[in-house]
Amino acid sequence: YLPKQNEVGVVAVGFSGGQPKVGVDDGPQVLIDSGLLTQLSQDLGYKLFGDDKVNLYRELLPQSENADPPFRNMKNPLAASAVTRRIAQQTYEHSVQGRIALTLGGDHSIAIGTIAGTAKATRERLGREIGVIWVDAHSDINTPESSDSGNIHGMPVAFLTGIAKEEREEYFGWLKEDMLLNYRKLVYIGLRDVDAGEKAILRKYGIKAFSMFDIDRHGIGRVVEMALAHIGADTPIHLSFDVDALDPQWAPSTGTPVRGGLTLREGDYICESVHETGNLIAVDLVEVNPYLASDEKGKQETIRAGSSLVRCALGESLL
Ligand code: EXY
Ligand code: MN
Ligand code: MN
Ligand code: MN
Repeated sequence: YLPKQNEVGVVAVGFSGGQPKVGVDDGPQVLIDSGLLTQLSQDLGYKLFGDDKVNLYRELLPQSENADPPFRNMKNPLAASAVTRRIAQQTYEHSVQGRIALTLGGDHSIAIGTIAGTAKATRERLGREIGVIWVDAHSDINTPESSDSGNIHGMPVAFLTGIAKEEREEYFGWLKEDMLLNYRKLVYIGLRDVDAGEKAILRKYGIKAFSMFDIDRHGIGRVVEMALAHIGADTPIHLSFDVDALDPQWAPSTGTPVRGGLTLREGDYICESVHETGNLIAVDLVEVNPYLASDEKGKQETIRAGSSLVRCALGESLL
């Protein structure tokens, strides 16, 4: 039921306003410079649509930081809302035509846009709800009120599921019912740094989550099998992969590294397994910040890891 699995719609997002560290806005450019898009077209045979240049969304950004004061404890709320709204349009347009939407970030706040767009497109195109596999060290499900940091990259899942709500258009009020994600069709893999307030939310809604503990206990193969079973066979899948899910040994160049993470091989395995279902409709690869590794080697390893994850999700390593 997914007619155009040979087409990829690229959205390259140079946005960092969901968190305080500069540089994650250069993530998409370094991934593209490493040859990722060329590999997708030349080696994997995809027809590419959309961006080969990075969107900075300058015209959407408030003119100064003073023009975007905190709102409900959120930092840079007008910028994040305007940019994600535009991203939602972009992934919608790719997804409604049956292309796999590939978004290169940028910080993880941008998933508010990517998932809103594919959720809406998939309802229209297939009359189906999407499932989301969120691979991350963090659960990114703070509400503005539960968040200690006020950083919106710690909140996207709360907005996408409607657990956090806001009426005002310019503060994510543009997120309408048909863009939302059913939290029963969400599953996490890789968690190991979840705030107390977030744990309460996960428990309250009974959201499915596989932490590093579960991966140690069952192994990655069984965990992915359970994750896919939770979402349900034949469900269109949006894979949102935060590179910090990987252990800093493989991906040190990221804003919020947490030790004790996935090996690169485990990360690739998740991506390959999702590809193998044939139900992949979108991939996000976020939080590559080329300036945060302590040396050039760490930077290159992170870029190589991020690019490998994307290629695996698009079927590189399957025979
Ligand atoms: N839970 C913390 C917060 O809300 O600030 C840390 C979030 C880090 C989020 C990174 C992108 O995954
Ligand atoms: Mn994240
Ligand atoms: Mn994270
Ligand atoms: Mn394939």
